[in-house]
Amino acid sequence: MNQISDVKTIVKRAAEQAGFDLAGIAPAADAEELEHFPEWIADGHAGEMKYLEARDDHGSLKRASLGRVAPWARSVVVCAINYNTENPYSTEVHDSTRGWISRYAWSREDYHDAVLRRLKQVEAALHQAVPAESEPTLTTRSYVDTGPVVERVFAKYAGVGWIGKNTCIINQKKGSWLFLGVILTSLELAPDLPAPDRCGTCTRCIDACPTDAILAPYQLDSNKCISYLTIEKRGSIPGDLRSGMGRHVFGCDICQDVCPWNRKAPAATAPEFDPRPGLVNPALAWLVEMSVEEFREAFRGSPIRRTKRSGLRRNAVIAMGNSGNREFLSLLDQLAADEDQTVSESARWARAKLRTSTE
Ligand code: B12
Ligand code: SF4
Ligand code: SF4
Repeated sequence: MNQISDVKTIVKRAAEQAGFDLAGIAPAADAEELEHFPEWIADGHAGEMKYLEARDDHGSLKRASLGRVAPWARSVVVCAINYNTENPYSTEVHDSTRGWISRYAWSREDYHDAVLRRLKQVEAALHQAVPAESEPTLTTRSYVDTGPVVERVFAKYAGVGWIGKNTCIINQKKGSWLFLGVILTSLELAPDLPAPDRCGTCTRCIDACPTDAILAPYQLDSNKCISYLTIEKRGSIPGDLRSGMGRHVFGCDICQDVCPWNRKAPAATAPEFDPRPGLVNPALAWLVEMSVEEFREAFRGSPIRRTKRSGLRRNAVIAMGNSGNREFLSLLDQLAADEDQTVSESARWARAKLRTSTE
């Protein structure tokens, strides 16, 4: 075995020891999928997520080319960890008093921290495997979400999974309940084979998306996606998209719940992804009535903090409007006068919706 394939074996073993379910190596090249990125941005599909539009000094989009942001990178180590737990899918629960928090956000620890900690272990193993005196010196950078990298494209070329028509990475054995982490490295490692697309003629995710956010296979308009609306969108949610949100209060799992490759998805082994009490199919009244202190306590170290208390209450109020459950009317009467303008406006919408609801 030569030194480079030795390092590759060490990296993969380190990923396994750190608790990753999958790991692979992609070349640090600009894959053809990245050619679609500038058009996606130009079409406004990033919504208000301005960080996706970051440009270099020449005005070129950073995320469209790794060569622009990390010209020294030769290989990308992609690691993936399963976050699935043995709990129902959103498509299997129907209690009108309850909402849906997406699977990834039930966890005890924010996935950014849980994945980055493991990634740092793999990065350390990589540094140990390469002699300190080697030329050029080894450079590495680890990212979970926040780097200027479209992680899913590199996950495909690392053989971790294919990019499904719902735009998620799907592994033939593990399904798509996976978090990704990437390590850019100056070391040229032998790449793995890209995972072949196994979507075939299936269109379940496109057909099931309640807001028609998947415009065409592999193309998602964030502005319409419930995940974006409930997590990233600040202030009021556009009126025409509220009904499609159903009872989602944080994120959305529908296009993965209906995916045949998730029918037998195994459960995670990492204890950090065990759900916090009350978050699987939570009571809507609990969420809207939450005080500042309760919110802080319930979601300390949780990804749910991202939408802030105001966003979570806004989402829960809209979910009440979509519930068809008129028992919420008296609570919505109170909330229509809430001091938070976004909550009060959403409550007035929800009240009107419930009054005309026939369910
Ligand atoms: C911004 C973002 C979002 C946005 C936009 C999502 C999106 N599809 O782009 C919003 C808020 C909507 C979102 C939602 C979710 N996200 Co998100 N998100 C990201 C983030 C930070 C950047 C993604 C990005 O750059 N998007 C830009 C677009 C253009 O890329 P893309 O959709 O992946 O499209 C590529 C391919 O589809 C490709 N393509 C391939 N073939 C073809 C063919 C044709 C013809 C065309 C046109 C394009 C094309 O072109 C694009 C690249 O140019 C990544 C982390 C990262 N740094 O990568 C996490 C990430 C993608 N998200 C993740 C997760 C878990 C989610 C949610 C499941 C959370 C939830 N339950 O609510 C949902 C899933 C929704 C969905 N169906 O994608 C995981 C995905 C893991 C996985 N198994 O794939 C990531 C990787 C985070 C992580 N580190 O684990 N997310
Ligand atoms: S996450 Fe929900 S809203 Fe977004 S594309 Fe998937 S099904 Fe549609
Ligand atoms: S539901 Fe079907 S089309 Fe969509 S990602 Fe899964 S296999 Fe692919």
